[in-house]
Amino acid sequence: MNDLLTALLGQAESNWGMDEAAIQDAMAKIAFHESKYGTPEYTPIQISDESSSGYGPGRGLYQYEIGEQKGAHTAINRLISFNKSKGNQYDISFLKSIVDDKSYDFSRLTPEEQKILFLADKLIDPTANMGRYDTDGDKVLSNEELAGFHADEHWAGYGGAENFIFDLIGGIGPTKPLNLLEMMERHAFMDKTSEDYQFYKP
Ligand SMILES: [Ca+2]
Repeated sequence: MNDLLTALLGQAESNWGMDEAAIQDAMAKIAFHESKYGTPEYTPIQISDESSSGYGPGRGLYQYEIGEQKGAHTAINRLISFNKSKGNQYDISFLKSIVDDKSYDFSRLTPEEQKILFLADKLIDPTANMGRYDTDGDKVLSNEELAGFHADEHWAGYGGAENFIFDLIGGIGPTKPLNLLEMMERHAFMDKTSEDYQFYKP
């Protein structure tokens, strides 16, 4: 396995108090929900009925959104920060092609490179701690537990709510109360994702 991916998984294991296999399983389920990755229906470019082109901004396994200061751009900057914190010891030159043309298009990267970006994105994000969602403490995320992480820390469906949830589950940080509509959206998203994960086949 790529050294950088190994390092990120190792840091995630220690920061989140979870086994690497459980983290990889959670990531695979998120990719399955987001893009049907691992099936013949894999859609590296988001299909959307809300745009005239028929495509949305999500790209790749985890459907990171393209555009300035959007999800993919943020994840790239977080990987650069992670590498800097490790004395720039890792080769992240694979980013060059998607940074130079400002496409930030993760569908042009390998699955391994996308896993690297996902982990760096969550590790540098102060609230995105997978282990906090393991509410029964068995070091594995059930589908319901993972759906909470997915909703709060990866889904772009509702804005700014993650800090409120972070507080609710015992973290620290600023609070921003969810309004009723956001709470309902979160609930509906979690129902849909946890149901979807059941169809994931490792
Ligand atoms: Ca659990």
